[in-house]
Formats: sequence, structure tokens, C-alpha cells
Amino acid sequence: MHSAIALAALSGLALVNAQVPGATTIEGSPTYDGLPVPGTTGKLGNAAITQHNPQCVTYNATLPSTGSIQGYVAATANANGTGVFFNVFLTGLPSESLGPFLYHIHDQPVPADGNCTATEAHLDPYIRGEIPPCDNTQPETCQVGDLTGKHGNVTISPFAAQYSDLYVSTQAGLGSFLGNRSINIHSANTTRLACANFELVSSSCNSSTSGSNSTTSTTAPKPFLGSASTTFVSIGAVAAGLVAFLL
Ligand SMILES: *[C@@H]1O[C@H](CO)[C@@H](O)[C@H](O)[C@H]1NC(C)=O
Ligand SMILES: *[C@@H]1O[C@H](CO)[C@@H](O)[C@H](O)[C@H]1NC(C)=O
Ligand SMILES: *[C@@H]1O[C@H](CO)[C@@H](O)[C@H](O)[C@H]1NC(C)=O
Ligand SMILES: *[C@@H]1O[C@H](CO)[C@@H](O)[C@H](O)[C@H]1NC(C)=O
Ligand SMILES: *[C@@H]1O[C@H](CO)[C@@H](O)[C@H](O)[C@H]1NC(C)=O
Ligand SMILES: *[C@@H]1O[C@H](CO)[C@@H](O)[C@H](O)[C@H]1NC(C)=O
Ligand SMILES: *[C@@H]1O[C@H](CO)[C@@H](O)[C@H](O)[C@H]1NC(C)=O
Ligand SMILES: *[C@@H]1O[C@H](CO)[C@@H](O)[C@H](O)[C@H]1NC(C)=O
Ligand SMILES: [Cu+2]
Repeated sequence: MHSAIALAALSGLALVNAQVPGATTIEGSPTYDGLPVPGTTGKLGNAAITQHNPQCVTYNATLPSTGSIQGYVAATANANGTGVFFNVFLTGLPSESLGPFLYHIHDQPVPADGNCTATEAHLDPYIRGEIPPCDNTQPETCQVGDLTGKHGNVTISPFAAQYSDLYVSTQAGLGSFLGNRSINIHSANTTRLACANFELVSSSCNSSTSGSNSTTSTTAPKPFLGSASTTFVSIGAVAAGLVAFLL
């Protein structure tokens, strides 16, 4: 039990949302059809804009070639160190009747057996929860990993999108770090259709994979977990209890 608490606390796992009494959800269950409630934010506040991201580091999540849905979500730190640029391409999506399709950064990586459920919930270091849905006019209030909530649903196939997200980070040590996590593609009812891990493909602005380090992150921010451990553990304990219940 103690290790479960530690795991939940460390991963920022959040399955509960206290803002909507009685509405507990874990992704994969039927969706909550409510509207965004402006101002709804995380228990730990709004997401911070990420700065000093290692320059031009790229992580790329490529969907397995064995699946019917193909494509990738590539994430490159912006050259000014603030936020991450996403290049998304998806094709082979099923019938539009199952859409609009959603994709998110999930907290855990995909295990070797490809089980998308094991990636757990969305990347949510501020413990916002899934509901009410993200208000995309206030992206700092959304779950960090809720990319379609912030940047738009997938309504066509093939689908392509490019955008900057200021709340995701390529800096290891931060709760908003995506490099050790995964992407999941969902049907509108949240069923997980495909998933893939982010892999480091480039660590310099020259897009070489040789590992040359042109990064200049001399003022790396403190790890997110360092400052709010008390709150974090108590909420983590609640989440861990729920995990134990659900499993
Ligand atoms: C990501 O991977 C896909 C397919 O594997 C590739 O086509 C794309 O160029 C890659 N993007 C980056 C930025 O590495
Ligand atoms: C950094 O670059 C990104 C992408 O161009 C931009 O959205 C953001 O506003 C810039 N931030 C600063 C502080 O210049
Ligand atoms: C997939 O992972 C979930 C969560 O870890 C687990 O409950 C489920 O049994 C796994 N499914 C398979 C087929 O291994
Ligand atoms: C991913 O990295 C973050 C930041 O370094 C860390 O807090 C988290 O525990 C890691 N998650 C996994 C699944 O390793
Ligand atoms: C995106 O799709 C979800 C699931 O169908 C839906 O709840 C949400 O309202 C859609 N968002 C937008 C902006 O259309
Ligand atoms: C959700 O959609 C999938 C297809 O993407 C379907 O197989 C499943 O039965 C649906 N689940 C619910 C609860 O409607
Ligand atoms: C990497 O790019 C920088 C400027 O963008 C350039 O000055 C440098 O020579 C490049 N290094 C290599 C190994 O190509
Ligand atoms: C890469 O980083 C190592 C250790 O931080 C340093 O010794 C080396 O000089 C760096 N190389 C380049 C090309 O910046
Ligand atoms: Cu998801």
C-alpha cells in the first residue's frame, strides 16, 4: 500500500475530480457530456508555462505499424525554451461515427505487450481531473496532457495539426515532462484505439541523433514535486486508495 501511495504521488495520477460531486471517472468509461466550467483548475493550481526546456530536444511517438491507425505525435522544445511544438499526423482512423477522436499524453508508458490501458490516466501534474471538460480559452486550467482539449479534436482522416503547447515540457524532472510517457488515441467514447511511447529522436537543434549536446539549460527549474509534497502525498493517498479500489 505504501508503494502504491508513493507511485500515485510521484506520477501525479489523478482519477478523481472533486469539482463535480459524485462524478468520479477514469478514462475508458462513458464520457461526461457536461460543458466546460470556466475557471475550473487543478488542485495544485493552474499549469505553469514551461521555460528553459532543453533547446530543440525532440520526442516522437510513432504508432505501431501493426495497427490500423498510423501516424505520430512529434514534440520538439521551442527554440526559445518556452513550451513545446507539436507536429501531429494520424491516418487510418475508423468510421467518423466513432469520432470525433481524441488524443492525450498519458501518465505512464506503454508496456511491451502494447496494453494501452496500462498507460493509466492523462498527464495531470496539477491534479485537475478529466471533468468538467477543458475550456480551451484557458489552457492553463486544462490537464497538461489533454492535447485535444486544448488544441482541438480529430474530425477527419488523415489528420494533421501543428501547434505550440506552453505547458508541456521536455525537461526531465518536471511533472509536465513528456519524454517518459505515451500518447493515446481514443474514440469519442474514450475507448483506447492506439497508443505509443515518446522516444527521444534528437537532442540538438541540428536534428542529429549523435547525442551532441547543444542544450543550454543552465537554469533548469526545480523538479515540480519538490515544492508541494505534503499536498501531493495526501491527494496521492486518495488516488492510490481509488486505484486499489478500481483494480
Ligand atoms: C516522427 O516519426 C514519424 C514516423 O516514424 C516521421 O515520419 C516523422 O518525421 C518523425 N518526426 C520527427 C520530428 O522526428
Ligand atoms: C516562445 O516560442 C513559442 C513558439 O513560437 C511562442 O509561442 C512563445 O510565446 C515564445 N515565448 C517567449 C517567452 O518568447
Ligand atoms: C492491461 O492493463 C490493465 C491496467 O494495468 C490491466 O488491468 C489489464 O488486465 C491489462 N490487460 C491485459 C490484456 O493484459
Ligand atoms: C517521468 O518523469 C517525471 C519527471 O522526471 C517523473 O516525475 C515521473 O515519475 C516519470 N514517470 C515515469 C512513468 O517514469
Ligand atoms: C471533442 O470531442 C469530445 C468527445 O466527443 C466532446 O465531448 C467535445 O465537446 C469535443 N470538443 C470540441 C471542442 O468539439
Ligand atoms: C465505444 O466505442 C467502441 C468503438 O470505438 C465500441 O467498441 C464500444 O462498445 C463503445 N463503448 C461504449 C460504452 O459505448
Ligand atoms: C548546429 O547548428 C548550429 C546553428 O544552428 C551551427 O552553428 C552548428 O555548426 C551546427 N552543428 C553541426 C554539427 O551541424
Ligand atoms: C556535452 O556535455 C558534456 C557533459 O555535460 C560536456 O563535457 C561536453 O563538452 C558537451 N559537448 C558539447 C559538444 O557541448
Ligand atoms: Cu487519453
